[in-house]
Amino acid sequence: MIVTAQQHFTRQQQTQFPEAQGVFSWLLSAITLATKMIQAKVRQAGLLDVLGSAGDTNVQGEAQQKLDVYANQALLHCLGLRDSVAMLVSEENEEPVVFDRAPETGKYVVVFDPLDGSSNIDVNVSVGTIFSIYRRPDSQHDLQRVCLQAGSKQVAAGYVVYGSSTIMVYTTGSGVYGFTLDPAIGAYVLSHDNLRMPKQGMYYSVNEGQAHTFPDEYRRYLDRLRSGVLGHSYSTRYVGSLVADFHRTMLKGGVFLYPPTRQYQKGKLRLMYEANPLAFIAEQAGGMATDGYRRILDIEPENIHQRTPLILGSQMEVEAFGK
Ligand code: AHM
Ligand code: MG
Repeated sequence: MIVTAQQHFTRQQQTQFPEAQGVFSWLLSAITLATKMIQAKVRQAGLLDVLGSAGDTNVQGEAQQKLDVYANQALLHCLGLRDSVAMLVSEENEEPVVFDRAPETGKYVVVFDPLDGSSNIDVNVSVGTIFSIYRRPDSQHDLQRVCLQAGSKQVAAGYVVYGSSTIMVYTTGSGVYGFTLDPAIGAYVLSHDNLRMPKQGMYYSVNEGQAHTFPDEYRRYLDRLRSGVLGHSYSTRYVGSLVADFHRTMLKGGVFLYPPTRQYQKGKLRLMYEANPLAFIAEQAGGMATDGYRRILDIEPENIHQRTPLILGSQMEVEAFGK
């Protein structure tokens, strides 16, 4: 018998958040709905006039793609209709979107990257959505600070890859589960029960074209991976869509890295809506995530759009960094 994502959310909620009375699973259903809307548009890219730039730049100074704009609106719209949402933080919005809801009702903060890897859209390569959910702290009235919580406080996180199929992977802190969208019934169906990341993999994943600008410790690390000291030699895989590179790392093991570079001296990826959710999922699956020094989930954010170096993947490879 199939298990849909909705059934799974409800079951998880009953065991983990018995006080939530359906609120949490109703919140998650807003995300599944939005990602179904996004995947429908992604599948029509090239047919509809949705490719290319929307002519605007986002807060990171990057050209916004039309599908980025659509994906952001879909998530803002679907989540904004849920009373339990106090605040939404998106890569595409400079400031958090705050809802005027009483703390007893508006209990959650949702942080997301609506369409990650968007430079890949026009060339038909996988893109994705990443999300992360926090509780609004009872004591905290400064809404601007409500969203600046360390990744260790996440109550749920997930990502969706719009790839050869559409797959959603999520955790609420008790294991990782993957659901594949069945287009025949329009539902996400459990396809990867209790996902575990292999302890060691065969691949490393990094933008090697920039390697001459990586700090020495990263270059030494890559040399060590290539030299075979970890027991075998590695192959390279790099899609340039974090969700796709991470999803492969989840299933096959290995390591994904985005080091500091000359252009991005603090790393390119964003702590709150890229590194944290994937770090939570990786740890829940037996993997690890650091910024080279610290556990990603322990970093106290100072800014919703802050960047971090990222070393993410199997335990063996992540632990070998810096040795
Ligand atoms: P985006 O949020 O603008 O799409 O940028 C994030 C993407 C990640 O998906 C990917 O890991 C990285 O940028 C690739 O960057 P680069 O092209 O520098 O290797
Ligand atoms: Mg992104």
